[in-house]
Amino acid sequence: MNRQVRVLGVPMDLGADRRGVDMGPSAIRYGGLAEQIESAGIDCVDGGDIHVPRPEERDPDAGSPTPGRAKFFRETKEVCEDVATAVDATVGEGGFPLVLGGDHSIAVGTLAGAARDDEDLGVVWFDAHGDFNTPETTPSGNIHGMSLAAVLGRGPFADHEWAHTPAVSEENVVIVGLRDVDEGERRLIRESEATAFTMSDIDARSAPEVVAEALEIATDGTDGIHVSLDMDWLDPTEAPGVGTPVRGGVSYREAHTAMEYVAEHHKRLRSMEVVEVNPILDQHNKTAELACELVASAFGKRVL
Ligand code: 4U7
Ligand code: MN
Ligand code: MN
Ligand code: MN
Repeated sequence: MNRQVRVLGVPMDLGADRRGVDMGPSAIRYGGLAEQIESAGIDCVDGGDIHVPRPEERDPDAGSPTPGRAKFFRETKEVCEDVATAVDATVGEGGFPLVLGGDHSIAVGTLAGAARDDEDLGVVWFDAHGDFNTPETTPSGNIHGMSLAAVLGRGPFADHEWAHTPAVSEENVVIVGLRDVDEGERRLIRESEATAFTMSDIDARSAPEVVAEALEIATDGTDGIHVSLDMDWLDPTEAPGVGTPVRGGVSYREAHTAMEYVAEHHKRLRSMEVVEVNPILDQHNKTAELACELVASAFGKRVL
């Protein structure tokens, strides 16, 4: 990676039930993000935070086309439009956007911005969840569980000009680490052209092998890749401070190795986001600190 990194915080929790991920950007900065990025030999500036309204001041159903089934839709859309503008501007200036969540609904904005110039992007989505629900299948009404579907032009935001949906082509999208999928969501993932590697795939084939294949799929015929790192991808023993922890995730070492593989594709790496850090549930900020370490690994930090 040879571009200047621009950090963009999105203190967003409107897409998730549990309050706390809105404090993710602060916790990640406090966890040593700038130092870690600089230790990878990369210049970094902080672009501050995008404004996010507080859930208490809004009615989740007021601006939703599907009340109860896409909560805070209007607010999420407004925040994501701002994220898209900031990401697009950063790319336009030759910088590298690193977006800090916040809940995963912000990916709709990151990808709309990253894909706005005519580039074709592949996506590697590291997550315990598929984030492939739509307002029809969602058990929660939370948009963070619909964000990848939305990026692909399904469900919310489907006909929104600004979102450029589908922002990326499905065959270059890969989910890695899946272990918690809802009933209707399962069918949507299976019927899609996206690739999904479950934790069982990782058990059977090893994390490095699966991640290498994921990167191959995401880079195949594309101009660049976006990496979306949901910290619940890791096992909760390593990353307890996340919005929706699920047992049986990848280990500390597997996560680092995966990010080192990402770094090998540095010429193709266009943007990255780290989401779902919840400092309220964390132990001494260890999840946020780990997020910083993983970013450094993805940017090429090496032991020797
Ligand atoms: B995350 C869930 F029902 N699938 O849709 C949903 F289990 O960004 C969880 O991956 C979504 O953390 C998790 O609400 C979203 C639920
Ligand atoms: Mn997610
Ligand atoms: Mn542009
Ligand atoms: Mn998740």
